[in-house]
Amino acid sequence: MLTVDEVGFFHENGFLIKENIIPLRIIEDVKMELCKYVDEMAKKLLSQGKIKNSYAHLGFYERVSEIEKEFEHFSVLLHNIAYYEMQQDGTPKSVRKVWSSPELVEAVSQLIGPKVSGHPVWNLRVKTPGQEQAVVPWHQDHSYSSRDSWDFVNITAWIPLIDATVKNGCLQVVRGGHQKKIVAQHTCCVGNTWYTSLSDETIEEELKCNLNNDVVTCEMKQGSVLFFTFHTPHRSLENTSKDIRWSIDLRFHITGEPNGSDGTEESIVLKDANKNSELQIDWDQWGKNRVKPVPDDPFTTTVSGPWMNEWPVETHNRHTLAFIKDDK
Ligand SMILES: O=C(O)CCC(=O)C(=O)O
Repeated sequence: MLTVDEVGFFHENGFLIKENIIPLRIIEDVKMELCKYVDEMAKKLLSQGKIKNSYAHLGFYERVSEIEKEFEHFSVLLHNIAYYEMQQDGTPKSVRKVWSSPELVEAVSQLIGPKVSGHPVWNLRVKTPGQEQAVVPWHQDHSYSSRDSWDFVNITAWIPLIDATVKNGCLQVVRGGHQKKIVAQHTCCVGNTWYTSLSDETIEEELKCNLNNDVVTCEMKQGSVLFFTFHTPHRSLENTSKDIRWSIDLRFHITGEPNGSDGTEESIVLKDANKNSELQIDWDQWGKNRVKPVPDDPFTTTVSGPWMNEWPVETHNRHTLAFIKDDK
């Protein structure tokens, strides 16, 4: 799948864009399933009187934005649904298909070795135009993980469900920012978001990168995957287009090593080094075993987690305040 040069590029630079890796029919299945999620949630909001119109006539790239004008932070609610797997069926079937697709798992095993597990966290990003909470500042993904995993290999596979461009808010990475293998000093949480953040100075001083030379803008076509390590600084740009920039990010690590949940959550084995035949992946059992902190309010639009205890909270907002409340 990956060439020797591509694997070398990844290890040297901390990221790799691989084109045409996920079959487009699988991407289409994800979009179809997400359309159903949006529809279900819109119907629930409508039946509870939280919106007046469900905008059912609008398509995948517009509908959430219109609903969001009536129900603030609808895109965050959808992000939460994916996170808490409130749909009861666990990880959506189409996302499972991407996550365990031979194309993706083989590529990951070339990057991290033959024992591949899926991480307990995956994210759905519903980046509506002009939405502050969808603009992710510079950070390393390990800033969200528990410390026991910081020295271990974890990688993210970032997968757009639309061609990702500068205009609609594609990702940027800092080339070589992973090389020191340290987690730099982050703060929390930028503006009205739940995101950890690395300052430009920290990237330059602690990670020894030069932001004038080392920033790489990752425009990508659907079907492509951006791989990067949990030590690689990255961010996403503002969506100034009229369409929603949908994406999923799936995470992987070496089976048996810490997965960043401080031992509280299980990973799922996607490739077993000792088995030649195709692995039977028991997604349903995995879902049942997982700790699911489903919030009391099914319409919750705040996001919080242990990283808010890890990093200095410089400004409070509704997300950090929700964390303080839940932590008591
Ligand atoms: O999709 C985005 O806008 C940000 C993605 C990201 O930061 C991540 O996958 O770690």
